[in-house]
Amino acid sequence: MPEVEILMTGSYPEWDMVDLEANYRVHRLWEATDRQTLITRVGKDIRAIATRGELGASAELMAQLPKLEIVSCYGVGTDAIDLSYARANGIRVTNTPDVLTEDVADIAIGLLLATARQIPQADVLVRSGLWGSVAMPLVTRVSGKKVGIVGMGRIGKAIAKRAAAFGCDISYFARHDHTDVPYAYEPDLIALAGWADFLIVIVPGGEATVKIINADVLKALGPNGILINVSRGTTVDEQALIAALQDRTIQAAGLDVFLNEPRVDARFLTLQNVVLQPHHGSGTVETRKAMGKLVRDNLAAHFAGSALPTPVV
Ligand code: 8YV
Repeated sequence: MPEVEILMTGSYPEWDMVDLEANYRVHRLWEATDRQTLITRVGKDIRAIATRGELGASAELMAQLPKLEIVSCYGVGTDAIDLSYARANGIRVTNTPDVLTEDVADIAIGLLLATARQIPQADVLVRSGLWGSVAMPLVTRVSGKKVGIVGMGRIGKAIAKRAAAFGCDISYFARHDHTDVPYAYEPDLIALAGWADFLIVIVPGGEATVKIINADVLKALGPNGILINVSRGTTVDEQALIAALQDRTIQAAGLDVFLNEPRVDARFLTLQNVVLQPHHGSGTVETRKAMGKLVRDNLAAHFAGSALPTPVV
């Protein structure tokens, strides 16, 4: 029986579970009928948490695990992990950068094409047998348009590269000018939204970016504008977005992330001008295999006393 006890906050694909179960004594928090009972029973022996980007690890959870040494996150975003608590208590934190960059950039462009070209609506029209009797409306071109990217980290850069291949003009908002990219820096988000045809959000979640896409930004984006969010639900004021979609302050939105996911605000489901994804930007077999391996490599390195492949804290 493996000795090191780990707590998993949510499931991983079977290939990771098999490997983790072979090397650790795994406690499955998401399967517990009463989570607190499980934590109270096993908490004192837990040395690692394996979590996912959207599930994170709160200070409240970590505080109940006195032997906790490491939180390994299946995802690049660590906004749901209390990093200050981890730092203050000598708990290491790792994530899975780089391996998911290309897939998240792909889904950003995919959502933009799906939204502007109304691909899901066109699919419904053909399936419903209405082709020939109902005209598909003319839609919005993507190529050659102005793309505003909110966030110019690894994924922002990968999105920009793709948009450039579509002949788009690119400008971006970020905390600072990135001198390693050939795109125009716009430090004023409202000015960026006013300029852009399409606004793609890929900033990290967390306090600094809560509701940065607010009613004013949406108003500036305007009635022909399209918003794509592949960051976190917290970065967009959802009430303002729903209102803007309902009254056509903006044309449409393509969303991979939501507040309170997986419980999506029911009003999104009634809107025709929104394309919805179940937080699946990194959800390819190739990327998820690489993410799982990185989580396992970080845990293995930690317990072998080696340098962590992708440390955050
Ligand atoms: C994953 C993510 O969907 O990388 C992140 O921060 O949110 C995603 O890649 C998630 O962690 C998998 O559950």
